[in-house]
Amino acid sequence: VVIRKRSKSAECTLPPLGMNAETLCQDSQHYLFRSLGVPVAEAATDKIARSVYTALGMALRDRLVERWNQSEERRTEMRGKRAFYLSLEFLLGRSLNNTLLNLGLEEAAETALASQGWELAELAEKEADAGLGNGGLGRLAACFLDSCASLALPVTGYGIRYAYGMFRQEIHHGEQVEEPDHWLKNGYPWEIKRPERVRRIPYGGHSEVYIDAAGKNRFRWVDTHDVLAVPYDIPIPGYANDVVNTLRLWRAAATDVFDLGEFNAGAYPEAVAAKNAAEHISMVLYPNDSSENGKELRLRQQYFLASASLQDVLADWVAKHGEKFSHFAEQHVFQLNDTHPSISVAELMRLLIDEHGLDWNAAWKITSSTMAYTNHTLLPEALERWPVRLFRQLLPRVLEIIYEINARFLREVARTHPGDSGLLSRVSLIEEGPDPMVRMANLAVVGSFSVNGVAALHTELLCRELFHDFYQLWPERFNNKTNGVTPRRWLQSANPELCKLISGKIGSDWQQDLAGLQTLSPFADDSRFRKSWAKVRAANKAALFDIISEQTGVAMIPGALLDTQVKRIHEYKRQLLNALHVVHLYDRIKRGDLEGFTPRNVLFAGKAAPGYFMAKRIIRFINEIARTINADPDTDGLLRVVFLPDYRVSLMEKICTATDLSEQISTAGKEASGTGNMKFMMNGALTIGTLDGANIEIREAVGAEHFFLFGLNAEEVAHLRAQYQPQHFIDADQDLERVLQLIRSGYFNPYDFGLFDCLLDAVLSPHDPWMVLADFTSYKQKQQEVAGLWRDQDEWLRFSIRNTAASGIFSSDRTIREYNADIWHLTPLVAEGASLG
Ligand code: T68
Repeated sequence: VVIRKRSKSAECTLPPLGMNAETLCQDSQHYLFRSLGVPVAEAATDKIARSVYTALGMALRDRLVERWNQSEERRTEMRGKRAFYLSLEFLLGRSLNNTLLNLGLEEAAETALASQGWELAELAEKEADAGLGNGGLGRLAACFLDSCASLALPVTGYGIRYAYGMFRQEIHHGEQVEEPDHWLKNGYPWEIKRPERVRRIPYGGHSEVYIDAAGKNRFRWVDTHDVLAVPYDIPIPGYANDVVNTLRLWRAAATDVFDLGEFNAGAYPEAVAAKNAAEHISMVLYPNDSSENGKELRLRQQYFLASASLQDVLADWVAKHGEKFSHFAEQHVFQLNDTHPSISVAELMRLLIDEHGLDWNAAWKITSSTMAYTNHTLLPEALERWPVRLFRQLLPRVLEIIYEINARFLREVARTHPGDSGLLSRVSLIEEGPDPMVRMANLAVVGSFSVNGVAALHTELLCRELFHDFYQLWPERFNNKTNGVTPRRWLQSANPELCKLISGKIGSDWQQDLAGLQTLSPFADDSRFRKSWAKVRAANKAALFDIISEQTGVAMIPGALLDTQVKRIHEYKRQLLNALHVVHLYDRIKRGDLEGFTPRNVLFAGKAAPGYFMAKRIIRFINEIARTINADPDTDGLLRVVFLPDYRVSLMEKICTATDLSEQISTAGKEASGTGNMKFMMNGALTIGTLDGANIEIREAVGAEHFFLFGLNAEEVAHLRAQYQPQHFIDADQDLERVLQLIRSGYFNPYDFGLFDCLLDAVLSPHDPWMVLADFTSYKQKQQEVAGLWRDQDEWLRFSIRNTAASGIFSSDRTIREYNADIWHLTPLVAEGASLG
């Protein structure tokens, strides 16, 4: 059967979709009753709430699709450069509220739902978080997508459609228990499958030389076991500009549903097993946020993303320009989100040379002028290295190319730095030894025209330490891009009442350019405004306390300071320092030292990597001190401590609007940037923090007097390391000594003696890399200052308002403008603040 292609596309005669309550109501009812099959007679019971949410999502997706196609037409017309954000993680969270906000349909949706007897806020809770990321790095990718679309920049995200996202965390007897996150189980109305754009990804086999028709020596990768990559597109709407960008997520599928030979021979399980093996690639997100795990499946995932995405981009190019690549580099830029997708450097070389017939030099010119790499960590344990033997077995042709890149690069270094063998072995893409390793960061730096850190201090340390040799070779490659967060999700959507209050004072221009928040600052001195500010924050806090009480049974102290540390659990982030301070406060209560004591709620949340013993023990410790403290009547009205399970994007949306004090207390020099710190500041929290990551820039923005600074700086940490003696700090602070004794006595673990000895031993060791005890005294004193300021509510509120007012530069719009000005050089589809429609 020959299927004839129509020569001309059919004229679309459909009228544009209505953007009002009435049509939204009609369309969502159509989906509810006709597509999802909910009986019309079914009352508005909670049973069908999820279907109502899904139906509304489908109605909204229609409206997005319309704008999506228009945006794509516009991008094609403009024939401009495009950027591609390659990331193993996109931590999107929920999409309903964000879509409504960006399309300007919030009120329409509320009205439409009300007419069917539903409340928007209630339905929004039915959406599962798309938790396709671990933490900051994955959420940054999601904020960036929102900003790119809002700035009308032609940027496409490429990632993996994991069937299981970040695990769900439960707490059983104080310990973390991981449960699989089957986020797709009730369907996902925000995606569209694109089976016509499937790609084939090779693994295994071997590489061989052959002579092509022109008599040239060429390489080919043969006897491979291929896996299909099936794309699912998620629309990314810009804010009030009718632009819709794309996030394309790849799902792995078997090339043949069954191996028919085996199937016919009766080997049914073997035939199905092959299908399973292929589909494993996109089955689950690796839950390690700051250490490499070295698992083969992870390398398969990385290559799967890189190859599928690059093939996809090249296919589009060839469809338009044929096999001519002379202008390809001017038209494309690939931003690598950490080293995870950095195998793209070698894969683009392979595709250009083996599949498209370019010679090495032409291919290298294109690759090294289109790849740009963002580093997110200085921690040595997080730097990715893959065993050469694993590479050879899984990706033999890619390894050959890496070796060739390395040989040419080292030849050049040897020429410019004769006799410096130390330099050669440090910058080599291969770490020699009994089990040689491929250094992914070196591959990324050598193959990219831009290398950036994510906060000023972090970039400085990259240049001075981690990448010092490369910095000496190519100083012009290195640049800083301080992180940001999208104000649409983290302020407008999360905190609508505060936004109303702000706009009531300074108008709503700040919603187009967050720097405009600055004009709010003088109103810190307006007592009526302060009162309204306090009222909104109190309501947010009450709402969060309801959630906490429902989830954990703990009744927080109404009206008391809310002191929050939420982020991945890691020793460098020092949740333990915070917990030691909590024990100190408890000790004060028990010994009746209540002068200047300010009632406080301390909130912790965060996930530990499943294999990270110390992080899991820290969770247990927090839960045990919380249990003891909350059960002791002496603490009533003075101190409450809680560990809120299953920290995720949708929880942070509530936590950040209610928090008074944001804990950003990592050992200086260890936190690349932090982004939670920005979400808290935007919503009016004050920060207690070290001079680390973006804290430094936050403090500069709001003014040192509005920031609770404590602890050693990065230089002092490095200096103290050689002669660190924790005992000195204990000898100098009786409070600290009492805290450690109380813990050692087993007070918090009467039935499990010695349970927390490993934590004590870690902080008491002169080799403690995080130097927890070195900063205890200064932290404790700063917390006293916090308490003092809290007692002066007027002054606290002034500080709070000034924090929000100064938070404009931490909008990811600012960050993306910088990426575009310095790295990408893209032309927006429409003028800023205008709309495509
Ligand atoms: C974070 N990194 C940084 N990594 O810790 C944080 N790692 O300071 C920074 O603000 C943020 O990136 C954004 O730049 C991460 O979140 C990971 O999640 C991760 C995941 C897999 C492997 C290694």
